[in-house]
Amino acid sequence: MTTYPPPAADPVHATLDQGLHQLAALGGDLPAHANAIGTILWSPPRVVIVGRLKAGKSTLVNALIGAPVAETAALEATNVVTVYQDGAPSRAEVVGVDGRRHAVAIHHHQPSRLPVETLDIAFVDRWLPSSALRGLTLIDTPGLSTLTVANDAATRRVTIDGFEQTRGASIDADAAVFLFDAVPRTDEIEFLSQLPFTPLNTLGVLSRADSFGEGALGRRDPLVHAHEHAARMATQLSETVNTVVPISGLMAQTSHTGMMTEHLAGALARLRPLAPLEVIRVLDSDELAGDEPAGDDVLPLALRVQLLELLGEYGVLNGRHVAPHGAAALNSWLTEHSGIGELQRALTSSTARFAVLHRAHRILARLDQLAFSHPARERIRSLAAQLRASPALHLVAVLEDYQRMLRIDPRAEVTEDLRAVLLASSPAGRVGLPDHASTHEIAAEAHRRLGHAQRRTLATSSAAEDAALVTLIRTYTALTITG
Ligand SMILES: Nc1nc2c(ncn2[C@@H]2O[C@H](COP(=O)(O)OP(=O)(O)O)[C@@H](O)[C@H]2O)c(=O)[nH]1
Ligand SMILES: [Mg+2]
Repeated sequence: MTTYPPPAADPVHATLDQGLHQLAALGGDLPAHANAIGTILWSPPRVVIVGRLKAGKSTLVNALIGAPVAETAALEATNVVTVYQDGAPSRAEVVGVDGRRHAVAIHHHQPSRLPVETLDIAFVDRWLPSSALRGLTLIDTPGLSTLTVANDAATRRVTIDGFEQTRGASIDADAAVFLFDAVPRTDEIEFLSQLPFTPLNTLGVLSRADSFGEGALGRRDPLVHAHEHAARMATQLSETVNTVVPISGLMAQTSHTGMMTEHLAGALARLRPLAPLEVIRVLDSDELAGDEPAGDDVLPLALRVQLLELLGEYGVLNGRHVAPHGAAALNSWLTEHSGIGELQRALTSSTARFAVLHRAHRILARLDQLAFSHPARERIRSLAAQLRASPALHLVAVLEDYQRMLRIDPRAEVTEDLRAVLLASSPAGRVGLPDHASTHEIAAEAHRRLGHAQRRTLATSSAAEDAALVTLIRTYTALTITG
């Protein structure tokens, strides 16, 4: 992951920074508030990873960070939201539901005991030096488990399965990565619709691509099959996610955390002469059962277990042909086939772009909140209004209107128009024209749209639509001015 436009060069950042300075200048306790809100501005956008228990969230987080830090099955006991951010030294703090912070010592090769009972933990803040985290903060969540449990189990579900925790973590996030295998269930889609995101900042991930369909021994290559399926799901889920990327988090984790060694590659190479079914038999063989061929004759049990854990059946079966070329070659093969590159591209391009806008929205929302409760409410309110009206923050205002309209009427014409403005990569795109359209054509189309939007203000059906039309009128007015 790369870093975003250097803050100083980014007009959204500069305008908000200036606004916070104005807030601080109002005196009293406002400098402290400005500082607190400023930490949002100076931190990377936050991406929350959501999905059912065992969907592969923590595995993917490890792959993205490039270090095996997130809990995996072995440490599943700690069912807590964890916020991973760049920082040194490597350390953690447990934040209790009472708001108190407790430092946790980090031991390598040994899970650290948390100083607070899981039920009393709001989340864990985890810092580690990682260039991958410089651009995005990642939030791992415990996951949504069976949401269809009976009513009397509701409390259990909330506390044990992380439903409520995940929701809480999402409030402070700017984008979501939604992991599912095969087909997401209705309750998962419903849960996503309750989060404060739009399809623009929700990235779908078809996880466990290496075991998709009939799996490693099936008639079709599971990765190819998963690609096709992901494309279908992207269309089907277009009201929830902006795209669906298939991924083998396991293969990505192994290749990105330095777990592949020459010793393991050498061990894997020894499976090369065997037929696929024999390989599986060797992997599954258990000495006590006296299976033929005895696994131990080919590879000691510890190595077999390790290979299977690090590569999965698909990785073992297909990676064994690459293994004779060495660990580096095998690592490249894993990276390439894992799908992690495509996922990183989707994250840094589109998802992160909208996450940056969403972070600006969160800052404005904090100002609104402050205006609500602070004695200087009038001046804070006018500052927020001034910021929303500034050209640099125009797209943030468009995003806020789009979010409101999505909830009220996702299929309305204004909702579509706002979406087009947000997605456009050029002034022409904002009025639905191809990028190469001339300034004259853009102005003419903007003029036409302006008239249409003005007529629509006469018969709106909600306050949200009123506000959205005002924003669209501003957008089109700016585009009618040529040269
Ligand atoms: N075959 C395969 N297994 C995976 C993949 N991702 C995760 N797993 C395994 O699935 C189990 C649960 O993964 P984990 O990341 O802890 O899921 P979480 O509950 O969503 O955080 C672990 O045993 C992982 O090794 C994958 O892409 N392929
Ligand atoms: Mg997990």
